[in-house]
Amino acid sequence: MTGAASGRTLLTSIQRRLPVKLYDNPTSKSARRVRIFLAEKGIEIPRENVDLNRGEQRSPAFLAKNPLGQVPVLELEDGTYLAESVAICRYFEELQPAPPLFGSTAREKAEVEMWSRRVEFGLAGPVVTAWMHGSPMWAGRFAQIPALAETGRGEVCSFFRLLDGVLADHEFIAGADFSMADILALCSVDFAAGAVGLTADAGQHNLARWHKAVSGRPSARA
Ligand SMILES: N[C@@H](CCC(=O)N[C@@H](CS)C(=O)NCC(=O)O)C(=O)O
Repeated sequence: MTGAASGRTLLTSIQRRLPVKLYDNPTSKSARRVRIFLAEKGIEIPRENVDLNRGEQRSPAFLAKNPLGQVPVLELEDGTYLAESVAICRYFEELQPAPPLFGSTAREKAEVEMWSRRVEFGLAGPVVTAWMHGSPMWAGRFAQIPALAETGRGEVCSFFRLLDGVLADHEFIAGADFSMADILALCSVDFAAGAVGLTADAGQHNLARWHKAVSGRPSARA
């Protein structure tokens, strides 16, 4: 069987048991992770937009799918649901391992996990803290603490420095191959620019080179 033919067979058998639907939102940085992941895998599934501005995520029908009231949510073929962007991506990785986005060898898998956790805690979390405690959009919706916004901004800047150093030696964040760690970082770097106006410093050439490369992949537009 040729590579293309075996790819088609794989896809057909996967399609038979592909999840039913992705509950999505075009502005969600977390849902974007899943959209990029699926684009890298060449997987297409139906999507339904959840209108976050109108509070659809807090409707009883949506809370029954994800009690946290957040997108993304994946509806499975047996009528059950999966939430959390990374968990959803891991599910697809198991359904369709190629191309591997969580690493292949034990060492690669651990490196992707290590960097994914660092990006989640060191970048994704602080960006959201800076945004929620600093943006007028959130004023009056909860008790904003300006000092926390500043702490978040400082953590984002220091993570940019860390990434710039790492990317001096690696083409991608977890090593030589594009991985989930790049997807997580891309979504947070773009969100940091849009939501809190933080971007790489002029001298952070490695981070800029990486950002240009990952943004240029077709999946980045998903
Ligand atoms: N840890 C979750 C975060 C999901 C999340 O924060 N989703 C946001 C959009 S980016 C959301 O649905 N917010 C709606 C709300 O909180 O009301 C994941 O990775 O999926």
